[in-house]
Order: sequence, then structure tokens, then C-alpha cells
Amino acid sequence: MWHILGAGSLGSLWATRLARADIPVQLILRDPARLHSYQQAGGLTLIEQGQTQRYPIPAQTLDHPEPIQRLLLACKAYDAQAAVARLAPRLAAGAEILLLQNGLGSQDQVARQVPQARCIFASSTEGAFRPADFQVVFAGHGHTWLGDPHNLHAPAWLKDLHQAGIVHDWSLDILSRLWRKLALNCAINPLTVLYDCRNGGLREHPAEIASLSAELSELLCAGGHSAAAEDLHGEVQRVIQATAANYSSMHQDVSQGRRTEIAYLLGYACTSAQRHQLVLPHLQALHGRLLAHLHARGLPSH
Ligand code: NAD
Ligand code: KPL
Repeated sequence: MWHILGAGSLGSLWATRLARADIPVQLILRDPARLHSYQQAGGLTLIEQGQTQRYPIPAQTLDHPEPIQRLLLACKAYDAQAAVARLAPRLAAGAEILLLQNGLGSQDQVARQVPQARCIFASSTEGAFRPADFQVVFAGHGHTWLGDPHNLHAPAWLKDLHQAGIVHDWSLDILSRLWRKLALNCAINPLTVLYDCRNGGLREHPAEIASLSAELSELLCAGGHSAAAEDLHGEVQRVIQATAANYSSMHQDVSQGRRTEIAYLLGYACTSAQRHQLVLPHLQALHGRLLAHLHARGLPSH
């Protein structure tokens, strides 16, 4: 049985694909009001390549007594620790938690909160969004890497993901994967917010992209992730080119007045630089500009 916390974009994308493959799934929703709205909706709807299908997946609230053996945590990084704290009493012996959060920092917060559970980290390039409550559009096929920095042994339930068509690999160095993605996000997303542009608009700022990529590479190497630093600048340029017409996830959050995951991306990078006593002036200036920008719009900076 998979318990899935959060009927947002990724949680719904995973829940519907697992349910479609006849794998037992239970959704965990915040409170009775949200459970009631879900029941009124009659389930989760997946929209994929123009096809719409509703799945009446069972759901329960956070404080339901059923024990949890395997939890997919599909909330934002800033909600992860509090959500897990609510579920801690329900975790069975040997429970496993799959963490879908982008960036870094929330995984350690969760692991500290529930030291008895095995935490598996994920890094995903899949794309999904919610056109309405309890509906999800599978917008971009991608890949999900899973790994556990403390235990290289792959869990047997990866077969469920195969069965559900969730394209994935078990990674023996998930931290490097997460750092590489964090570096790409730090080089691209904040500038798209500050210049209010699509990713392709950054082609007009090659010097800034080059200095940020160089500083992020230095940070990755200082943290022992030199493989993740390899040709970072080249990959940043390739991602900008390949996603030129898209707005970055952070741009979408800010333009829709939503809280960003800045503390788990650029904030985490700057704190880590301080810890390594690195002086990274472009990265630190970018952080300052982004914080001021968010502040001016009344958005949280953590
Ligand atoms: P989302 O905002 O669509 O969904 C999060 C859901 O979690 C919301 O429905 C929210 O109500 C719920 N939630 C939060 N706290 C809860 C609690 N205590 N109890 C019950 N429900 C709770 O977010 P998302 O887009 O699915 O993103 C989740 C994570 O995946 C983020 O870290 C994001 O960066 C990452 N990610 C998303 C995508 C994407 O395409 N959406 C792609 C890659 C990575
Ligand atoms: O992952 C991304 C995002 O929008 O969050 C891209 C733009 C691909 C890289 O930063």
C-alpha cells in the first residue's frame, strides 16, 4: 500500500499512475473539509495527451489511525517537515518515505524529524500542473532518480514504479543529482524572475549566466560533488535553449503570487557557501536581489 501525502501536481500524477496499474494507493489530505471536497469531486482526474480519466482513489485525513509502511511525500519543500511531524505517530516499524521535494535541505529536516524511517530522496524532471482542484495535467514526460545516501540497496517496490510506467532509475549518488539540479535551478530560475522573462530571455545575459555557473561549480566542488560540476555552464546554456519558450517554475510561482522554494534552492546554496567559507559574490548578490524582489511583492523569503 502506498500512502501519498498531497493531492497536488506530483502527488496526483503518481497516485493516478499507480492506481491505473492496480497498485493500492491511499491519499492523505489535510483535513475533513478537503476530504469532503475530494469526495464531491469523485476522485483524481489525470489529463494526458488530451485523454481525461478519473480515478476514485480512496482518501483519508492526516490523523486517520491506519499505520503507514510506505509514504510518498508530495508536498512543497517548505511544508515537508511539518507534514511528516503530523504523520510520525502513524509510521510502522521499518517505514520508508519517498521525498519528492526539489532542492536540498527539506530532506535532512524530514530525516531528523523521523530518524526511525528510511528516507529515499528523489529528483524528477517530470512536469505536471493542476488546471483545477483534484485534476492534474501530465505536461512533460521526464525521468525520476531515486536514491538513499545512507543505504545503496534499492528497495524491492521499485517494481511498482515499473508496473505504473513511472520512468526511473536507482541512483548510487542521489546527492550529486540533487546538487546538479539545484545548481541549474539557481543559475536559471532567479534571473527569470528578476528579468521577468521566459527561460530563453536569459540568452541576452550571457555574462551573468557564465559567472553564476562558475561560482556554482566552485560550490559543488567544495562540497565534494565535482562530477556534478562538470560542464555545468554548458548544461545551463543547453537547458535555456531547450526550454526557451517556458517560464521557469519560480517565475510561475512569483507571477501567481505563490510562495517559492527559494530557501531550498538559492538560500541553501548561499548557506552552504558560507559553511565552506567560499566568497561567491554573484550568487550572494543574486540572493539579495531575489529576496528584495519577493519582499516587495509581499511573498515569503523562506
Ligand atoms: P503542489 O503545490 O501542486 O502540491 C503540494 C500539495 O501538498 C498541495 O495540494 C498541498 O495542499 C499539499 N500539502 C502540503 N502540506 C500538506 C499537509 N500537511 N497535509 C496534506 N497535504 C499537504 O506542489 P507540486 O508541484 O506537486 O510540487 C511538489 C514538489 O515537487 C515540490 O518540491 C516541487 O518543486 C517538486 N517538483 C514539482 C514538479 C511539477 O511539475 N509540479 C516537477 C518536479 C519537481
Ligand atoms: O527545472 C526548471 C524549473 O523551471 O524549475 C528549469 C527551468 C528546467 C531549470 O531551472
